Amino acid sequence: MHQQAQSALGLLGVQTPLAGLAIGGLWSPGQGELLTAHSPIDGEPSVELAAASSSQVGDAIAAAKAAFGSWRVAPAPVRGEFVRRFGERLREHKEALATLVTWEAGKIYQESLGEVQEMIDICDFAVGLSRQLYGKSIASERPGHRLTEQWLPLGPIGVISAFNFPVAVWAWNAAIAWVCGDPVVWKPSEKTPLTAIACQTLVAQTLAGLPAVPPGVSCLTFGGVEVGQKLAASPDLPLISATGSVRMGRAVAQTVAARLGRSLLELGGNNGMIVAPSADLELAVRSITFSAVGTCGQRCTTLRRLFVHESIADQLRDRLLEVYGRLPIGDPSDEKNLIGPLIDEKSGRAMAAALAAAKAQGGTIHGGERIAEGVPAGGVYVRPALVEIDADAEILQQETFAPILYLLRYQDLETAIALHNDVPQGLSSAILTSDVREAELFCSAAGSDCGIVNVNIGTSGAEIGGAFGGEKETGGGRESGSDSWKQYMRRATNTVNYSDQLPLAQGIRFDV
Ligand code: UN1
Repeated sequence: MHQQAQSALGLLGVQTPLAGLAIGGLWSPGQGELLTAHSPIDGEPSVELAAASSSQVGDAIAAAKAAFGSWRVAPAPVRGEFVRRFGERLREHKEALATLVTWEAGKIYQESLGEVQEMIDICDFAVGLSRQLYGKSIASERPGHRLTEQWLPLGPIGVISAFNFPVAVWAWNAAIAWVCGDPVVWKPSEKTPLTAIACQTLVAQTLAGLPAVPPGVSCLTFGGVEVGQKLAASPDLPLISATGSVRMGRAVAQTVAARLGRSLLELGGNNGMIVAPSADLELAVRSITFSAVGTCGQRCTTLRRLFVHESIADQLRDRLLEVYGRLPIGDPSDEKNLIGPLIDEKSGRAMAAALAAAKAQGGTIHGGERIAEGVPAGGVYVRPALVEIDADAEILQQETFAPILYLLRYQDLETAIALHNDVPQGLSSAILTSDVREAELFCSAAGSDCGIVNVNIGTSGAEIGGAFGGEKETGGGRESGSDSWKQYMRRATNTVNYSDQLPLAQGIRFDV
């Protein structure tokens, strides 16, 4: 393992031997299959870890269920104090955790710092929320009656997260679930065990200072598909929050639906942006580049389809090609680079296949080739691709988790919006324009059909304060800010009669 990753583990207080199962601070070696994770930086094996076995996952669920008994009745601000202290630990260990994120997910260090900052931000948000889990007071139609809603803890939550945001997405779920009174059982991506173990270690350190908090509030179950399916099938987990591919989400959703549980899905994006004639072109170049090539095109919010008005299309394409041509690509831990590797060879093959399909469908491809010089050997480093293509090309319907940006030309905005919406996914979208009518149309009911609709910024890099998620095949879930917390609670409608009469609703007479 890289020296930097090794010392980050030390700074974080991660204990060896590493273990695949944790209930609070109690670690157990996994009894399941042996999995090998690789660093995308050089493709070398980084760690070998045994997955949690089915019965161990059962143990974690049982521990979370037991913890729920006391956690649900702890006052929400007391639960918030646990999250506040965890957030403090994250502040102290921000750099070390970011180093590990770079090592395991391959994103550049700046973006890794940003990812840990998202965790800190959601902790702050959740702490405030712990005093604001408001219910409504409703006018009763009956005299002497009080009608209110309260939000109560739901139960243990299963969280399935992906490699590309290996720590932030878990934190969005965990911080909110904890203040809502719900323990969390986490299955991280099998590609990123170290960052998950590091997070669980910081949780365990937080728990050590708060003995009243039951350890089962945070459980880690490392493993592959079987672990995810075991969580999805468990009737003891009333909510499963899953981030990843549409294929994974569909499987999870069907299993959860079969037991009438709730699922919160954040799946594929195939995000589009419209660049209108009045757009600020310098701002366009910067926002497009960050959205399309940041994280090497491996965000669910990555910009994949660019609709440019024909009057500025050549000019914008040339500016983008100029910037694309000088993007520093290489070791993501070297701060001079803006683009790190793809996660693995399979991703590299998927990118090559998508580009081959685009070419066969009439596309003109700029860039997209594998880079061998000046980058660590063994990693999959690619030059981002810009593909000029027609709107009817089938490849536009598909999300490829790689830095491929399709550029299309449009004449009128209504048609551009229709094409923009004509894909199965619906996560993030943007319009760049200085015309308020165009901007408002794009944000209106006749505009973008996505969960995230931006004006004069790119499609990626959302703040935690807003609800995050999207429509159609993206799965419909909303995580992190706004009132996403309601999904982690159950609503009780209370009607209290404080009179000595018993008037019935709807004026029904029932005299006995
Ligand atoms: C993801 O890729 O799953 O808006 C999450 C963004 C980040 C989160 C992305 N804040 O790009």
